[in-house]
Amino acid sequence: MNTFYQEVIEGLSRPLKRISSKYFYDDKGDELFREIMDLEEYYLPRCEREILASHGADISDTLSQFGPKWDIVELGAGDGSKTVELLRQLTEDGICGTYIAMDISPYVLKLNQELIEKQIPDIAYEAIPGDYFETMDQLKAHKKPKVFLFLGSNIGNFSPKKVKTFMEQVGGVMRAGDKFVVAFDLKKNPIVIRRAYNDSKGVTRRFNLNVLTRINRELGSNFDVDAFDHYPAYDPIKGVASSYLVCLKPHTVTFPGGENFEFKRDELIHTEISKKYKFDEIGALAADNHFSVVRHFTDDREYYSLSMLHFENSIQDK
Ligand code: AVI
Repeated sequence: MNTFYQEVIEGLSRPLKRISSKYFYDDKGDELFREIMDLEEYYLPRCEREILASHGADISDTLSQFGPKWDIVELGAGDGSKTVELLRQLTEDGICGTYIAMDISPYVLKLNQELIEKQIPDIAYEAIPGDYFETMDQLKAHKKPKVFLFLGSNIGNFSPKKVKTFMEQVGGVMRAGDKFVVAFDLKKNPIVIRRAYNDSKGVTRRFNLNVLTRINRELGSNFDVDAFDHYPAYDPIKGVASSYLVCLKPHTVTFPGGENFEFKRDELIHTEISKKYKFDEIGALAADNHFSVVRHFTDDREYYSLSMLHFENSIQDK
């Protein structure tokens, strides 16, 4: 039994059934997510681009106050289109060491390398393919001062426990003084947030439902996908946007290993959380994990933040 199968069975066996959002991203899920990123209501990528475009020089300046040269490590680097302008700025300012792009997809890393090396021919480039949770230890061999980038507000999709493990893991390969630039989606008018996860074209709905189609195809189950609908919810106090699949008619889903799951009408499957932060929550998260906040770089409306964190100590230095 593979991990995907095991995790789906474990999640569906809970009193409140759940499927991890990490399984959204098959080819169709990737395509739908790209569509989401272009939606008017889904403000996140636009805010991130605005910050990178308007604060690139500021980010570079802030880094240079701490040291003359920085290796840039990007976790989940993607095709490089988000980061290229920032890298250009750091290179022009003479503070960019090696750019180390980490991504699960070797194909995407190839696109990343082509783009970055074409746009910034002088850059020292290194790619580390694989799940960054597994490959991160390779960075211990890099002794130069580093800035880690974790863009895309992906931290929002982690449970509080996973956020802690993630921060510990990144801290585990850092040296005192290293920096961590993390993208956080900020708390704002809840109506704006609810709309972002319940778009008028129904792309997010298809994105959420696609996970069932994927499970049927890859794990051999028989979900009646048409018997589910997308239910997005946002709790403005906790700052948590949650996505559920709601079952519209009772039916039984079977898996090839013989597992059966009864679905009642109106029963929910929890599929995703997307946490929104306040600045003081970012500060507390940093402090809990041996980081301090250097500065929050935000868009004009303060919808989104690239928060630069400073690592206070490290295992190597203890
Ligand atoms: C990838 N991640 C930051 C997105 C988010 O906003 O939480 C995933 C997403 N889910 C629904 N729409 C977009």
